[in-house]
Amino acid sequence: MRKLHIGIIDIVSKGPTRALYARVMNANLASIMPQVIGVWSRQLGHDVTFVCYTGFENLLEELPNTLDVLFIGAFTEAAQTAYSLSSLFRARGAITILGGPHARCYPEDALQYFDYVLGFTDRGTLLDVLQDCSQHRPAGVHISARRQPLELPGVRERWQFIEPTLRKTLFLKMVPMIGSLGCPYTCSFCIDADVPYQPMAFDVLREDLRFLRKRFRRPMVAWHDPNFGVRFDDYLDMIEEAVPPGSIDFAAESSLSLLSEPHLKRLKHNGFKALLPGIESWFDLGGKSKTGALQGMDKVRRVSEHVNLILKYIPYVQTNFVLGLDSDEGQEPFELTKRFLDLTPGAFPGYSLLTAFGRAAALNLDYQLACRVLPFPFHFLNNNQAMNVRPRNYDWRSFYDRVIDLTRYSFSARAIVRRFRGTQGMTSRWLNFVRAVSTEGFGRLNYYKEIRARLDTDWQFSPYFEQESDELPAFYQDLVRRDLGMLWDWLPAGGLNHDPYAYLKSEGSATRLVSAPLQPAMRI
Ligand code: B12
Ligand code: SF4
Repeated sequence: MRKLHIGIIDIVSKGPTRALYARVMNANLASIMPQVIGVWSRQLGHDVTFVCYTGFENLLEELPNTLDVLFIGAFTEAAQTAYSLSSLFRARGAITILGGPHARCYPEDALQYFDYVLGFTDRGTLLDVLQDCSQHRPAGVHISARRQPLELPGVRERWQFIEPTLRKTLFLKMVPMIGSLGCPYTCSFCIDADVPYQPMAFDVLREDLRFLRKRFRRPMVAWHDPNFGVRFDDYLDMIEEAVPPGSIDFAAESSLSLLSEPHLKRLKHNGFKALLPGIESWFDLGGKSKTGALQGMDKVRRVSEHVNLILKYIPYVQTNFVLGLDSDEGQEPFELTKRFLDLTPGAFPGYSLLTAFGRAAALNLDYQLACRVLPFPFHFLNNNQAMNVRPRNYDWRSFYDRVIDLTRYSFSARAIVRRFRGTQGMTSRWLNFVRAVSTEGFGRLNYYKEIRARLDTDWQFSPYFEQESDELPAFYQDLVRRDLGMLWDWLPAGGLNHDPYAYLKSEGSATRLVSAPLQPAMRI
């Protein structure tokens, strides 16, 4: 194979930014796989230029003009950014390849704008693509390994990309590691529900932890495992064998069911500083929070006790909720979340508006079959800027009223002060404070208020939300244009729109669609 000039962009920011929060945080949100592609490509003898795009870089300056191949890793919220970059670099002669959550969730759409779209990617997949390395236009080629890779290069090998990425941030430097892929649980809404659980090689993990202690006085590691702590003792044994207890700070996403008191003691002893358990709903998904058939206020009390227990051992806890689930009805779910906040003042609430990410989960077929999926541009599909599933039990106005009320309650002066007092350690306290008064708290509140107001005042809004018109309100198009900056000019024709029913159609079930989504009278 000839030596190729390969560019890799890990898109963390949808476009240029100057925000202070982005300066501090974005480099800490880097993904592992683009770094892995970089390691494997160099091992194959290619020349690699790697950029983690945090919104502060000029990509045209950072990437050579003469790339043979450009890999882009993107979440769905960055799809329009990725499509624009693909058309820009195709115009300069590069073959373009997309991977990451967007490629896994919306391959049909992405194929229109990339030569290759990759699902599960292992070393063999990369080799095949680089050997073929040719233009596939107008429609690209979709390639996916049969399963998740059995091994991935560790931190030591990825350091060549981690180091320049973390140089972009001054205070907080979190190294991304992954200890397992897939998950043994089968939550119906999750992209990993049918991906078998698989631990990564422990000797590599041990080596990586030791390596990091030589690079930082006090390293911080963010575990990217979908569910950290399955096979809990094996992982904690591994950490204890590798490094002295508490010499590395860790953050992880873990389900409540794994966070018993003995486990929490051991996590604290080993330097775990942040945990992000999912609660999701007071009326559904009890398996994840180990509350079984408990519902409503009983579940609130049980979960609150549990989270308060976690806060005794772990300084930073974010509890995740999904708003607008089919199991929710009326004011009660929102009131219960407020009671939870009262009873658990130290936890930072992370709210997601129900979003169906294409083929991420089989459950999304049900929403599509019921014609409940809206065609909001991908740019807004980040769990908060748009909700692309029409709620079953709310009309849009009352839904947004309730979301605004809950957000206001969660980030009121009273809640912020109680959270400050209910949290241990200055870093956790200030992080909670900054998140509340910046984009996540106040920023989202203002955004939701604007959406709610426009449902009454902007003539394009209501018909679009009610699926009576597919004409995108100008408000949204203007936002994409603003966020993309100069990349807007490169957005390919049609690149702002997608078919929200592509998954269903590809499954051959489209004939079961009782109506086109634009005929509200026929909705189920
Ligand atoms: C860890 C994680 C995070 C971490 C780290 C994020 C990161 N940059 O990687 C944090 C907490 C920061 C995070 C934040 C967010 N996340 Co997140 N996150 C996850 C999680 C739990 C695991 C993903 C992971 O790393 N898996 C391990 C890797 C190795 O496996 P993989 O993702 O399956 O990747 C395979 C292939 O896709 C491919 N691949 C992946 N990337 C690339 C890149 C290239 C170039 C190539 C060729 C191939 C390739 O190779 C891999 C091996 O087969 C998933 C849920 C899940 N259970 O998977 C959600 C998930 C990816 N997150 C999601 C979302 C929505 C978000 C946020 C937008 C939430 C928010 N509102 O803030 C932000 C976006 C942050 C950003 N822009 O970077 C969605 C994405 C849906 C979508 N289509 O966009 C997911 C799927 C959860 C969900 N809701 O279903 N997240
Ligand atoms: S426990 Fe978490 S990672 Fe596992 S299937 Fe459920 S939501 Fe997905």
